Amino acid sequence: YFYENELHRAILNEEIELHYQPKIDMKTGSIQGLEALARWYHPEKGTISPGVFIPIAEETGLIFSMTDYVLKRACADYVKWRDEGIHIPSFSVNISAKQFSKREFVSNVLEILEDYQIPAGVLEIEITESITMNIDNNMPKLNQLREAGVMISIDDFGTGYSSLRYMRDLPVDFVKIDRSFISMIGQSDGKNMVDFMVDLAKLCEIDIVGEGIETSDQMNYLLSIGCRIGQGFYFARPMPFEEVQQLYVTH
Ligand code: G
Ligand code: G
Ligand code: NA
Ligand code: MN
Repeated sequence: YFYENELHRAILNEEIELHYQPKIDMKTGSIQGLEALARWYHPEKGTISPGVFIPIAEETGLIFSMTDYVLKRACADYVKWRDEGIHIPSFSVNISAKQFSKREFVSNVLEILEDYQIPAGVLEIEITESITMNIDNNMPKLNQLREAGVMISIDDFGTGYSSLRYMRDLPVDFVKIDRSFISMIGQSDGKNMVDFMVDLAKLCEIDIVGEGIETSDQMNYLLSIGCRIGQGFYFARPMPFEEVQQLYVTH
């Protein structure tokens, strides 16, 4: 792969940066948490999207050093905010299924938290439904993480493989309804789909996050059916470290 060596170099040289997108408590307007999203600033090619480089990282095995880097970077940013008196309730990191399946994954995460002296309850891990493909291996890990206090979200919910049975038994804190469903809220069948997903999550006693909210109508509809946490361009786009500081100063 053309990109493999470059990606390796990018991780070492810290060409990969994290942007943060807030999750909002839509009832109060307060920030419930921040999602870390990786951005690669290539010296010649400009910005490369994680949609491009994450799959390459997975195929080449670079995902392991990359996730390590992302986790540490997010922890370091959290500590910097804290030292400046900015209290971030929680931050989340996206973890690919391949990474999650690694034997040492849980101990790696807990070690990093320990190194940075960050309480486990501040960290949230975003995984996709595809981890249920390897449920026997992954279920104990989900339990270990939660027992340690780490929060877990199912990302892009509705686009993957979740069976209703797994939904009920999965030890997770949040499901994030994929933005493709949120964008259908204007249509009645779209509304019905979102209603169904929210009802299902409630039945399983899992909290709901609406993703990709772009309009006040979408926000109001979600609030009306009991979905309280939202994320999307309507509230804020992913932003660099410094802008998060400004956001808190002006809030
Ligand atoms: O930010 P953007 O819309 O370009 O993100 C594209 C995809 O890349 C999203 O699915 C997002 O979850 C994923 N992504 C962003 N940062 C990371 C990361 O650090 N690790 C992993 N595994 N995925 C990420
Ligand atoms: O797969 P994941 O949910 O992690 O993808 C996150 C990405 O979704 C973010 O990097 C961001 O670029 C994108 N995103 C976040 N909010 C919105 C939104 O309101 N509209 C659209 N189109 N994309 C969004
Ligand atoms: Na995510
Ligand atoms: Mn998502």
